[in-house]
Amino acid sequence: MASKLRLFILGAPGSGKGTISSRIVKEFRLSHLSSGDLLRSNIQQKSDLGLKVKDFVSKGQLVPDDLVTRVVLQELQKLSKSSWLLDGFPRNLSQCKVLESQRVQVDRVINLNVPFEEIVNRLKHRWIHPPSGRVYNLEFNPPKVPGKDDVTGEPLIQRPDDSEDVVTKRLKIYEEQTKPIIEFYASKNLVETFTGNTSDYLWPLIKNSLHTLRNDKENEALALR
Ligand code: G5P
Ligand code: MG
Repeated sequence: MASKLRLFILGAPGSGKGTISSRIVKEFRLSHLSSGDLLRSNIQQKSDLGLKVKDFVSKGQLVPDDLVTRVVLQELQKLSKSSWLLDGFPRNLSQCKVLESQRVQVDRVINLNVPFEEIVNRLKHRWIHPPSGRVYNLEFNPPKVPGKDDVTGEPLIQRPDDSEDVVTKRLKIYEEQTKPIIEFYASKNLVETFTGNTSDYLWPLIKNSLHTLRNDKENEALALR
């Protein structure tokens, strides 16, 4: 059996984690676990967790570690036999430490580095389909029918945390809390940073790099047989 591939994707809010993740999962047939999508779906369903996290998310603040960690670990447990891509988690050093203590495998940390001016502009034009996590942008990848999801035809919404003042707050939190974890994984030689203005420019670079990683892992597994 092929060895499992376990990837993290990091980057500022709006850097294209969701967009690139959807291309990765299609190309490499991985499961996609997005902590933000998971929280938003709990908020929409008004679950106990959703009610507890709603205000943090809409204000652009990080959700308390214990709440988000519990739900992400539960979902990872369900994927214990799969290859996966984790998006939006870990978000600070204490979340990294939890993954370390649980000995969660990580083969590569993909770090998206996109200029902040580009990000602010993108998020003004973002529309999402909450049940699936599908993301649109009125300029970059507009829906086929305005305001409707391409697959289900259901209505699209704008995220409450995409207003300009909340985006500025989220970028500040990213600088202060999330950036340090890049250094943490870099010290373990796991980070590959991709810099550019557009997802279309970054995608072929990421795809090639992950094909090499997957081939290397498969060769290693064969050598160990
Ligand atoms: P999330 O959901 O993890 P963020 O803030 O990290 O949210 P976000 O906003 O989801 O990240 P993204 O996924 O990096 O951004 O970007 P995206 O959606 O793919 O692309 C952004 C827009 O740009 C889209 O409209 C897309 O179509 C467009 N686009 C993409 N590429 C291009 C391009 O090349 N050109 C152009 N013009 N457009 C493009 O977290 C949300 C909240 O949940 C909580 C926190 O409250 C957080 O604020 N949370 C956590 N709290 C604590 N710990 C955790 N681990 C948490 N995880 C989530
Ligand atoms: Mg996202």
